[in-house]
Amino acid sequence: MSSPLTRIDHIGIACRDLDETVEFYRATYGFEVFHTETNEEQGVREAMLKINDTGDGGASYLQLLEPIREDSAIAKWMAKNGEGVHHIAFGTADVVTVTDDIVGKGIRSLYEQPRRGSMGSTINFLHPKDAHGVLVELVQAAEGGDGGEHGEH
Ligand code: MC0
Repeated sequence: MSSPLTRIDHIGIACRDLDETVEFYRATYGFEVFHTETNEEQGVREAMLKINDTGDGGASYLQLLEPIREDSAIAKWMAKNGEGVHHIAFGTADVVTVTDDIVGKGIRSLYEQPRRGSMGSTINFLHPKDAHGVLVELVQAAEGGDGGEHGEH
């Protein structure tokens, strides 16, 4: 059976100070920032560090996330767990169909309708309590695979 989830799109990592953490990843591993943006709805400032292109025309990233509001999901999670790996995101060509299929297997999604993710992507999440303790994000990249233009948005 081939999966409609065709790449690890990104691993989301919660951090207290985005600039300091970006510098750590650059100095330690040599990873450069590909894209930064603020997502007001999710309450985060984020940096995407591109690791590699993938066979489905997309790419895999590390996503560093700094909370911009105390009531954001990331701030709440960090208050309990500190910094660290927060979620894993799988890439797909069709987030609506994949989410519906998985919900049909009895796993809760977090949103009724997909929302906006990094670089113009369309996203949903699966509840970690239904997914063996892992917060899973499903990502459909924007047309063009990696979101087109980059920089601060
Ligand atoms: C919470 N839990 C987790 C977890 N967050 N387990 C694994 N990984 C995580 N990241 C567990 C808690 O330990 C708890 O388990 C239970 O789930 C309920 O958690 P809670 O602390 O009471 O918090 P809730 O229920 O208010 O919220 C959890 C929930 C929330 C996953 C629903 O964080 C959420 O809506 N997340 C989706 C949005 C998000 O994460 N945005 C930030 C990334 P126990 O056993 O104690 O009951 S934004 C992003 O990623 C974007 C922009 C992008 O990629 O493009």
